[in-house]
Amino acid sequence: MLSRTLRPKAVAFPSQPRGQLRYSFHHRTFARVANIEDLPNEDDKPFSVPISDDSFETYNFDPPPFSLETTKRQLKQLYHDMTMVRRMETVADSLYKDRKIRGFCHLSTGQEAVAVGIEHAITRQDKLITAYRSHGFTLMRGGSVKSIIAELLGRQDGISFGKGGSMHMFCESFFGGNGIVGASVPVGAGIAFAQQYNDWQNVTINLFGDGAANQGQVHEAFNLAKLWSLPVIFGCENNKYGMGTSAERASAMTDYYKRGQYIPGLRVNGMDVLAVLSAVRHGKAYVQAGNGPLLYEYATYRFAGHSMSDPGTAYRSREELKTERENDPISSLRDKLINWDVFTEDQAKEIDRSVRQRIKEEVAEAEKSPEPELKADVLFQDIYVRGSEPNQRRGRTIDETYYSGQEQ
Ligand SMILES: Cc1ncc(C[n+]2csc(CCOP(=O)(O)OP(=O)(O)O)c2C)c(N)n1
Ligand SMILES: [Mg+2]
Repeated sequence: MLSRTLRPKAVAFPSQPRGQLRYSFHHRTFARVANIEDLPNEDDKPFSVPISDDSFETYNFDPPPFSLETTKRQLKQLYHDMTMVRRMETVADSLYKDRKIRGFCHLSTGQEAVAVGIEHAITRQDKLITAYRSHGFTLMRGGSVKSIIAELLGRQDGISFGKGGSMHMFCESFFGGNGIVGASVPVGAGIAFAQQYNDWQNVTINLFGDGAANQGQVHEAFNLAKLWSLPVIFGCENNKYGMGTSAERASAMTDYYKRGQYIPGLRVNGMDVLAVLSAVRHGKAYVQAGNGPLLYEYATYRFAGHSMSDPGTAYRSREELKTERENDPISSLRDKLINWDVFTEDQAKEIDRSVRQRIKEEVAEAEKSPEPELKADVLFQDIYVRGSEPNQRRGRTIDETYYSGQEQ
C-alpha cells in the first residue's frame, strides 16, 4: 500500500504497444532470398547464402557480411539441431507435467537459433557460459539428449550425475547452467582471462539475459574485459522479458548492445540462425585478432513461460505471441531451405521424424537410469571435478565438515 501511495504519477512505467516491440526483426524477405545461384549438387561444396539486410544493428562496429559461406550439409544440420532442441524441450515439458521432472525447469522454446547459430560459429576449444535457460546450449556443446533428460529426471546418467537439475548442467568447454542472475558474467570474464593468460587461441561466449543486464557485476565484468582486452563476446539474449517483467519496464535503455559504452556492439536477429552464425563468426575473428571484447544482443523471444510454473500469458497478449510465432526460427529456416532447393519438404519431414525417434529412444534410456545412491559419499562427490577434490568439504555449518571416505 505504502509504495503505491508514494509512487508519483510521473514515474508510471512506460508502456510499449503490445505486439509491437521496438526491436523485433520482423523480416519476411523470401522474395529477396529465393534463388541461390550456383547451388552445388554436392553436400560439402561451399557456396554463399544471403543474410537478410535488416539482420544487424551496429554500435562502433562494422557489421558482419550479409552473405554466409556455408554448405548444404551445414544448412541441413542447422535445421536438424534446432529441431532437436525444440523437441527435447517439448519432451521435458511433458515429463514435467507428468511430475517426473520436479523443481526448476526453464525451457528455451523459440530461442533455438541462438544456441545453434553460436555453436556452428565456434569450436569445442572455445568456451561458453550461460544462465539457467541452458538445455539447448548443453546439447549443442556435446551433451547427449539422454544425459540432459536424465539430469532433469535426477538420475545417475544425468550430465551432472543427477544432482544438478535443469540449471546446473556442464560439460567440457561449457561452464553451465548458472542460477544466480548475472553472476555467470564475471565468471565468463574469468574464463576469457584464463584463455588470454595461457595464450590459448580461442574465445569465450558469455551469455546473460535482458533481466541480468541491469546487474552491477555485469558492468564490472565489462570494465575489466575492456581494460585487459579479453577475448570474450558478451551476449545479451534478449527474449523481451525477465520473468513476467518486460524489458521496457525493467531497463532504462533497452539497446542492450550499446550498454557496454566503450565496448563495440551488435544487435543480431536472434530468430535467424544464419544471422547468428554470421555474426558470431565475424565477432570471433575480431576478438581473436586481439581487438578486445564485444557486446552482442540476440533479439529473440521465448514462446513458453519463464519456467514451468508460469503459463506465460498473464503479462503478454495473445496477439503478441501470435506475431512472434510467425517469426519461428525453425519454420523460417525450413521455408528458406525449401525455397533454395537445399532440401524438399519431404526431406525436412524425414529430419523431423528421425529427430522424434532419436529423442524417444534417448528419453527411454534416461528413464531406465537409477537415481543417485542416498549416501554422503555420493552427495559430496562432484562438487569438484573428479580427481581434483580436496579431502574435506564444508557442509551447511563449520562443524559439518565432511572428510572423504567418511560415511555419515
Ligand atoms: C541474483 C538473482 N536475483 C533474482 C533471481 C530470480 N530470478 C530468476 S530468473 C529471473 C529473471 C531473469 O531474466 P533474464 O535475465 O531476462 O533471463 P530469461 O529468464 O529471460 O532467460 C529472476 C529475477 C535470481 N535467480 N538471481
Ligand atoms: Mg529475458
